[in-house]
Amino acid sequence: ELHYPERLNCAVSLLDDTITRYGPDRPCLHSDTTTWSYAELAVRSNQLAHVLVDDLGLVPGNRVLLRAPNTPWLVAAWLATLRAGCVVVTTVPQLRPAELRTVGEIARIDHSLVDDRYAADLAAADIAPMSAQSELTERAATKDTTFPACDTAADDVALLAFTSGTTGRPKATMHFHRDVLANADTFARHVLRPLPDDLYAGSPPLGFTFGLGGLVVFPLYAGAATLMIEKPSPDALLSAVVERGATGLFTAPTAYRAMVGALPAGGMRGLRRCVSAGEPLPRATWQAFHEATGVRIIDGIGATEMLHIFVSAAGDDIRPGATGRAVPGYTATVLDEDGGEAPDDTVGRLAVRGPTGCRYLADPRQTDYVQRGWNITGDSYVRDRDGYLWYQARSDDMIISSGYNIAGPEVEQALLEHPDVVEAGVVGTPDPARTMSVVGYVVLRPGATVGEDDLKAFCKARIAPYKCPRAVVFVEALPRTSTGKLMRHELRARATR
Ligand code: 3SK
Repeated sequence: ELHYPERLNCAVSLLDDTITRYGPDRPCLHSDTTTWSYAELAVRSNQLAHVLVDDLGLVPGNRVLLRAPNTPWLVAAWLATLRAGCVVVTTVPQLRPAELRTVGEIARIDHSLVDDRYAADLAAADIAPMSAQSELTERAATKDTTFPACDTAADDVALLAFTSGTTGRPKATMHFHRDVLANADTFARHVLRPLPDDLYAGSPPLGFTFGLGGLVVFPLYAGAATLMIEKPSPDALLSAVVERGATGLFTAPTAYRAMVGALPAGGMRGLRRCVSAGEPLPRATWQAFHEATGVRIIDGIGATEMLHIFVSAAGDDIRPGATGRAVPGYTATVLDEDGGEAPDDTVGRLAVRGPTGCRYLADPRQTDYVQRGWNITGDSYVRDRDGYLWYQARSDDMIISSGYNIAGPEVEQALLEHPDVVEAGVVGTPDPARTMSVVGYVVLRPGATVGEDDLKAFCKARIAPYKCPRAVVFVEALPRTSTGKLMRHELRARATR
């Protein structure tokens, strides 16, 4: 079991304690244009914390929304917010004004810190006073370079991380200061095992806890460095390894697949740790990557509700095709229909418990996710007699595409905002490149002439591009039950035909 002191600020554990352990001058964050040492990151986050408290008047417990692509500044803003005792509200930069407004309504934001390039959508959402990076950086330059961290409790809320629900209404999950360290003391310590000389790179935004852990928390805790990639792509990841010397990658299966096809002649020497999550890793992708690079990808399943990965395996413990076993510190099981433990080798619902767990902010769906102390992730799994867990399917209607969880009803809502759309049903269809592809079935108003491309563009203006339908099919009517409920399984069957 993990024990943390009663008073704990995770920003101090991740930065000040690492500096004490490994020294201030080690490289910490790289981007295309700059490198910050640990000491520089400390100075920048301390100065920014002064701006938050002295100039903006923020007090412990205030909620601060961060909106930026993956940059060193975003990491400094994350640490400054926690150092000041405020709660970080993490968002992915792709969100559009209506989505940001929903985040604002749920999280009740006190202030937003935004990369200037992403300010327009946030201003349009009009959810709280906001400060742009340029102005914050100018103010910060005049501040004291030390900042006494707020004396937070280990179980004060540090983060609100958003996850989209099956109903389309996002949920905010609350995580404590100790939870942030718990992932580093479980998955990172026992499975990833980062070293101080490692350089990590990856694609997930820091607003997705997969990225936050892999690109910030785990490297900082280990005294390692991260290359922040603003515009991630398989090519950018390849160049991170080949040109910048990255030794560890965090990305989704689709990117590993794409990299295999584009490997440079010299291979990927130096690469030693690759983590895949966000969607199931096909065995064929694991094998192709292993053959091409010699690296055994660490598959894992995590959840925003659990903060990070809780089932995984590394090195010789890996069984290709299986997600892995419960990460030390967590217990995982498979439940049958009645909530009892399913026998080995039978399909059931994955359930997990451990040092982190689901705490939705004021949301009745809490009792769906946590039942009898188990966190029920919504995935169907089989456990073999050695405790390895084999993914079967999503238990609900979520569409998993390129590592993102997409709620069909949310996309339907966007389509339905079009004046010519009468009904919409959105499902996922198998797609070798993305795991699933979003398909929208639409009933148009009689006489309407709107086309597929018009509707795609219409959606893109309302919801993040990764959620938008890749295909729109026009139909006379949607299949419904006698009580009028959309029969998604019927649509899914049509989409796969
Ligand atoms: O989707 C996942 O598997 C995941 C992994 C790590 C952290 C968060 C999530 C949702």
